[in-house]
Amino acid sequence: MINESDPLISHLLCRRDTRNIKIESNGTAGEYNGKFVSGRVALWSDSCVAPADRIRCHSRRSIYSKGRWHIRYALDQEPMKRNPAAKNFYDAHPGKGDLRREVIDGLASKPKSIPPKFFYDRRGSELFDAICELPEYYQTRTEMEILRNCVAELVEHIGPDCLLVELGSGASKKVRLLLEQLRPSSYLGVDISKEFLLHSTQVLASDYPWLDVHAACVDFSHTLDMPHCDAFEHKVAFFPGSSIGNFDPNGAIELMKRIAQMMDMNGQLLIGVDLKKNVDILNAAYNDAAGITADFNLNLLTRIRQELDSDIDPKTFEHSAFYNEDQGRIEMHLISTVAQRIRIDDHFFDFDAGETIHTENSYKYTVEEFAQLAAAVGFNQERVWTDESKLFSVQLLRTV
Ligand code: AVI
Repeated sequence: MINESDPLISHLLCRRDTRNIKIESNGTAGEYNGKFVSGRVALWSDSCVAPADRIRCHSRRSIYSKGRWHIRYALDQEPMKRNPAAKNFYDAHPGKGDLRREVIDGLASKPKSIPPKFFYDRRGSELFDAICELPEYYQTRTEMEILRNCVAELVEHIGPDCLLVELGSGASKKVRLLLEQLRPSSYLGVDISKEFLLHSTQVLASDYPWLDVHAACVDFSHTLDMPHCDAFEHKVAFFPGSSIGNFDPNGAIELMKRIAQMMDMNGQLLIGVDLKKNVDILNAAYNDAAGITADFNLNLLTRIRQELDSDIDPKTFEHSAFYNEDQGRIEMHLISTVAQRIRIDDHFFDFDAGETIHTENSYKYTVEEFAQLAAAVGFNQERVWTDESKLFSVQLLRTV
């Protein structure tokens, strides 16, 4: 008989996944070669035999011999590389059709625009990573400093064993500042850039073998319906980098509603929000001396040329970024340096010299303005952390 009060067995039972773990009804728990092994528990590859914090990297084989199950262990030479693509990957990657449709609609509208989510192909994600390292781009290092300083307090507010859902997870760098202390049981990285997402969640899974890592390639500006989430009660959304600023206030409210729904209106949202500040600091952050932000902006046209049937020439456009004080936002544009007609499939778009494509807004808020926005969705500001110069904020919101 299975003794369910046996700590090992109860641990296995509560983690049981019929695909991974098979419980035999006879045999006894024992030890083999100094590691846990059970005569009544047969394990398929990639299942767990120890509490999460005791797991070591090894390969296992279950063998049936002389009426008993045995498990053969071998320590892996290299850390185990789990493959989220095979096991935990949910793919709702927007196809080329979305790019084509949204670019054609955007160029047909007046003024011309293209949504910023299309910046993030592989090259765009790499360029964005490079932006985050720039001396002028204060946001990333300031947010990381705030996270480092607040993580102990954060643990008190959140507690262990949550499902941590990171929206726009990109290189999954910031979440590393939280994982060791916060100890979520599961992590779900959500991003629109598929290759980047797969790579970074694979690296995360091998660096944190105790963490159950999932990945979802989703355009969360449209939907946050993800099958992984239903099974978890304690959900915390993590939305760093002030990406909320890339939505206009109504769009931000809609997105936060989707986040609240994903958490069944019962959870917390840890969000990075860039603050209003001296205009020169803002303008410099989006017009860096090395020209990386310009490359990032222009790469959108390179992507259109590569992925769609188009004659658009990025060399005939220039980067422009400035703070629009009335709207409280940085605007990024691509300016056509010449009068020209460009083609996408059998659609034609005429540009005057100096005419722009509006590619991004990046809204900046005061702490009070963001509290109002959050309240419109039913979120309370549970705690707000800022850096000393009040450049950036990390806010813990709770559904009320
Ligand atoms: C991703 N997002 C918050 C960045 C921002 O600052 O709005 C994107 C970016 N655009 C230019 N530089 C960085």
